[in-house]
Amino acid sequence: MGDPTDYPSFAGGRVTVKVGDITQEAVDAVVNAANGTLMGGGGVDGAIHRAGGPAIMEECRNIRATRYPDGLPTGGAVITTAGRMPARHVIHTVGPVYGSGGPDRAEELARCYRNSLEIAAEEGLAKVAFPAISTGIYGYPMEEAAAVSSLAIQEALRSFPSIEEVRLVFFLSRDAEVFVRHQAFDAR
Ligand code: AR6
Repeated sequence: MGDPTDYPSFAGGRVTVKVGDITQEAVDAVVNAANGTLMGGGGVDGAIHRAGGPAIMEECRNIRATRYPDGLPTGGAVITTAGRMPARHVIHTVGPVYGSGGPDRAEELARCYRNSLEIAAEEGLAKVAFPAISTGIYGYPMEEAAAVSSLAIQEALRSFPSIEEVRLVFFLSRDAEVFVRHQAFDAR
């Protein structure tokens, strides 16, 4: 596993699926499943800061001090350097905690994908790799996240024609398989 040809592609080939460690992806931007503090954490967030080094945290501190003194809201996204990673940038987004109260969690999860791709388009970035936002520590079931994220990506790709590839990187092959089974991309 890990060869992109192991899994189908979607949205006319613009969405690809693979198994791997997202910190190793040589794309224009990797997306981080962050939290509102932007001060790091476990899961993908921890791996990205470890692999990219202190330059990422330095920019996160600056973003907190200037644009988001109260933290990045759920569904929001911001961009930093990727430091020492092969990618050029990190787009940090904050997914919803599954099962917690408040507004519609699916809408918040969709906004993570939409806002991250909007930033990529604004910055002229063509290739973006995503982990499965919220499906780890934040507890969103992969089956549900697959449907929500695929529809959000499909819609965003229609708005942002300059984005060539959205690469969905799953840590576990089981998660990639569940995603493929439950995604809701138009079969075109
Ligand atoms: N590459 C690709 N996918 C990964 C990697 C990796 N290196 N590591 C884990 N995953 P999570 P969340 C998968 O917990 O649920 C942090 O503490 C993992 O299997 O990273 O959005 C933040 O600071 C899962 O499917 O993110 C927040 O506090 C997916 O990535 C909180 O966790 C997301 O798991 C965010 O929780």
